[in-house]
Amino acid sequence: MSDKIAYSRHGDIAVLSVRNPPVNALSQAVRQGLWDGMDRAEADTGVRAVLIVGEGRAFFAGADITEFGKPPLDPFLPELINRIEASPLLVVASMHGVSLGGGLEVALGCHYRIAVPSARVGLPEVHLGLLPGAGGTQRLPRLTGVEAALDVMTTGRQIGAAQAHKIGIVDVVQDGDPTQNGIAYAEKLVAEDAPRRPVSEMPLPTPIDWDAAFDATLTRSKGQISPAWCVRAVQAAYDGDFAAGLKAERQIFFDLMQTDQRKGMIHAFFSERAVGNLPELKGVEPRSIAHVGVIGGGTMGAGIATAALLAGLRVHLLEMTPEAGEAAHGRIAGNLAGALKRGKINADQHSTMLDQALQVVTNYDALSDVDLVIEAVFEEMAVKKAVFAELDRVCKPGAILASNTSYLNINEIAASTSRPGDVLGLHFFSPAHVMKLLEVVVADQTAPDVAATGFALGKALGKISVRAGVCDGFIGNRILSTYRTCADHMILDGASPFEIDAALEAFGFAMGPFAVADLAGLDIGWAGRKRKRAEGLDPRARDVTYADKLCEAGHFGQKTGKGYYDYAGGPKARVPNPDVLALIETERAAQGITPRTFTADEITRRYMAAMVNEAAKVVGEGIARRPLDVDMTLLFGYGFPRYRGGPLKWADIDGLTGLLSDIRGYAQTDPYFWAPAPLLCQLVADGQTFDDANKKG
Ligand code: T1G
Repeated sequence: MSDKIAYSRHGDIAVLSVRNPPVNALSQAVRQGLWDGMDRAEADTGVRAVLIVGEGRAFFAGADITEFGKPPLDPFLPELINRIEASPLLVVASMHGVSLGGGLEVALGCHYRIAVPSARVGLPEVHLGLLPGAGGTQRLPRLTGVEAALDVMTTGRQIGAAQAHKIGIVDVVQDGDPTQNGIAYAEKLVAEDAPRRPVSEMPLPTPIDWDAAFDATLTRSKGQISPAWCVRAVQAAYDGDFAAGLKAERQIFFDLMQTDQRKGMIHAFFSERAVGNLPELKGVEPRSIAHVGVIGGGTMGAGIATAALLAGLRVHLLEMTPEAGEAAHGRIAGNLAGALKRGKINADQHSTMLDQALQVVTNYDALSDVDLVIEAVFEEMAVKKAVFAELDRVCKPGAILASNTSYLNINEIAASTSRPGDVLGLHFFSPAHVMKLLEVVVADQTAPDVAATGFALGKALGKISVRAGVCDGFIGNRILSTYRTCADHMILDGASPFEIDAALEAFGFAMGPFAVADLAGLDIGWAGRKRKRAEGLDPRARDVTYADKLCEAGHFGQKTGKGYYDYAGGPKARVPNPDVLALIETERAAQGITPRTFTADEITRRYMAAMVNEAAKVVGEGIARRPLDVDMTLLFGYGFPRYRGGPLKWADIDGLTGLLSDIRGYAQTDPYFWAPAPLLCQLVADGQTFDDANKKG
């Protein structure tokens, strides 16, 4: 029997304990072990029931995702679960930690289910571009009804033991050791001569309007297809017997396995976990952080302070005046009230954070004891240097000095202190207590343990931390500036901001670039353009000024009620602002441009080509370590559709050769903007992909 399953006997109960750390994924060896374990129990004289239980921190985290895309190996999970269900013995599942995907499907194949109160169950396959492929779409509705089953499958969310009991998945919720609980429950069932209860033989619940459910789910999933196909799989249960339903589920599963969305989402799953693991920081001990200082209590400073409080850290927030301090305290209180309302914290935690852990100060000396300080003041180098000079004066030796700048030169800031090794960038995204992305900007002199501390803090704050080198805009904003410039070029040449937004929203972005600009505030881009012009634009660059005219007229987007769109009817009822088109026509005439039409495909192609090309430069220059670092940055900070895996995963799937040839085509008319990235040229020349570059790490 495989070493992944331990067989033991407790009276007339045979126990199959699963040991495949870290999360008991249902690898081939685990499946084989379970099959052999069932055979052994059925052949073991005197055994009346079998208990399946997980060791370590979970029952099962589902099928082994590392086996996806490879030739499937016997025994297949659906057959194994049918085998378990068909056993003449009673089979009991005792669940703790998570029971996800194929793991919950194993439990649904058992005749009885017991769980500890902290257990969580779910069918998250849709998060991998798939659906439950081992009977979940056929068995779960028979226990919970169609609506509850579809809610679990199409959202992929985890539900607690109490809720799982309420909707019929779990029979008993009991605290204690899962193995002991399971044995006692199995013994009780045997003593009561409880019947085997194969779920597959239970009657089907009342059907629903399948087409309506399919369409509603598709709309809700904004371009992702697997949630809607869960509806068709459940519907198939009503077209024939259980075996026919299982066959239909399997077919849909295999069809989804072939999709680009599956490739994109599994890439996102593993990249999300790999992006924080940097070979150069392996074994580097981070400094301990319990007390954080934040300089500046504006939207960003208050958000950063909130994130630190929510992570259980003490916070000293510094503002220049008591009034400004009060305003900052108010912002943080508002953020925490929101967390309380969403049930993220309870009332005790809320008051502890606001009344004890947070302190608003107006004197730098109050920061003498912090372990790390994050500066979030006005984006001007002189202001930054003045702040860091004060921090250098007051902070204790070993304290880490971080800047939340979104583009200024961290090397220059570090060099202005006496301790450049203790300086790095920690670039949060607004709202900082909500957005998952954190760019950890490692400057030339940043010490390894300081970089490691940046990542440790990111983990503590629940962030996806990405290592970035020093350049204008680091990873995310540098790439953003390029694809935004590409959009502006298309506008000069004939496209409208509204066509561009529509094309990119159809591609899967939650919001197009111009709606995003209105949300963030047009004054930010305006300040950036003014700064770049002051630094001197390359004469070969095409200049675009219509957006400046919009800002000069006082239109900064949502915060002024008008920008690219008019928000008179509220953010959700935005309508195109016709003044923008007039400004654009004036600029075209001034530049002697005859506008032409752009199809949505061409808009998307050019936009993505610009994004990928700049991303390849960012990786090629080492600003981003690996292509997956860029993918995670765009996914968690810039609204890139997760089911496409990120711009460089999308490029691999779409084909680098075609993309490079398009870029070379665009470069015919604008060789400066469309200079192909050397890395992209090299990969195409070598017949390689960005994934190959990821593997090189
Ligand atoms: N397969 C393989 N490896 C897995 C895995 C899995 N299912 N789940 C986790 N890991 C690895 C992960 O990559 C990481 O590795 C380590 O375990 C710890 O994970 C037929 C087809 C379970 C909630 O989608 O959601 O069943 O980085 O860092 O934050 O219907 O992992 O250390 O090398 O995430 O505590 C459905 C996926 C599969 C669940 C734990 N199941 N996993 O979170 O730790 S499809 C899922 C998770 C399926 C059937 C279908 C989470 C977790 P490394 P971690 P965590």
